[in-house]
Amino acid sequence: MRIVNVAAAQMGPIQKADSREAVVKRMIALMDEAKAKGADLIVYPELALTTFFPRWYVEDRAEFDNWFEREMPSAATKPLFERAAQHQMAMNFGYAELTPDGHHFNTAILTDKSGKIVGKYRKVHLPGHVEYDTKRSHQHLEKRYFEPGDLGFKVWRELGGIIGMAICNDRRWPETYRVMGLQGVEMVLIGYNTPSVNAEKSEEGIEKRLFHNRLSVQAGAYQNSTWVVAVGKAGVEDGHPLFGGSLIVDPNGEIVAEARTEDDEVLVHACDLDATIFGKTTIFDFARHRRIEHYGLITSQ
Ligand code: CDT
Repeated sequence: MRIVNVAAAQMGPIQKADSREAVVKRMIALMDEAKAKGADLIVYPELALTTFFPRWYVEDRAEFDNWFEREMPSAATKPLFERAAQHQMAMNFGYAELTPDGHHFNTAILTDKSGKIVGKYRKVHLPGHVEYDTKRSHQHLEKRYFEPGDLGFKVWRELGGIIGMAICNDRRWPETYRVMGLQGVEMVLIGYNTPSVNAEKSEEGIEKRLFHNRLSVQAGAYQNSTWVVAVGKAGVEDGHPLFGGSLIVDPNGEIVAEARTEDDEVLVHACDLDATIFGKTTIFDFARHRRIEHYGLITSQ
C-alpha cells in the first residue's frame, strides 16, 4: 500500500474587502484541522487567496493587478508555508500570478512536505469571455484577465506517487486527465470556483450543476484509473453564489468523500495509490488498448 492522507480543504466565501492575511489565517486553521485528522497533503481551491474577481469588469485591466501575486511565497502567504513545513504537510493552492515580464496566469502550485514549491501549473482551459456581456446574469471574465497556461499538463513524483494538477474548468475536459494519465498520474489535484447559477441559462438548477461537477471528476478518475481531489470555494461572495460539493474520488470513479456545506470544511481520506494499478494494467492499459491512428482529429482542430 502507498497511502497519501489527503485533505480537501473547501473554503467558504471570500469577500472583496477580505485581506490576504485574513484568508491565510483561515487556510492555516483548515491546515491545523487537516493535521489533527492525519493529513499529509492539503488541497485548497482555485484563486484561494482572494474573492473570485473575474466576475467584475474593468476597462483598464491593469487596475486589477492588485488581485495578482508577484511572488510566491509572498509576505502574506509566508505563514502558510511555515505552518505547512511545521506540520510536514504538502500543499496545493491556486492564485492569480503576475510574472516579472508582465504575464497573467490562473496558477496552482504544489509544495513538498518542507514547504518548498516543487510544481507549478497554469490553467489551460479559460472559460467565459473578454468583453462585458449584457446578456449574462453575471460576468465571467477569465478570458479578459488571464492568458492560457503555457506549461501544459505535467506530473510530479512526490509523496511516493505521481501527482498532477488542473484548475476548475479543466476538470470538464477529458484531455486534461488523459494527458496526465499517459504520464501515469495517480492523483490529480483540482481547485475550482463555480457559480451556482448558469449565467446563460438561468433555469438550470444547482443540482444539475453539481451533477456535472461529479460527472466530470468521476469520469476523469475512472477513465484514467487515478484518484482525483476536487476542491471548491463556495458560498455567497459579494452577492454571487458559488457551489461547494468538494469531492475525493477513487480510481474506480467512486466518491469516497463529499462536502456537505458551503463553508470552510475539511474532508480527509486515506488514498492508496496502489489502488490505481488494477485499472492501469487492465481495461485502461493505454499501451495495449489505445488506437491513436484514429485520434488525430483531437489535436488537428
Ligand atoms: N472558474 C471556472 O473555471 N469556473 C467555470 C465556470 C464556467 S461558467 C463560465 C467552471 O467550469 O466551473
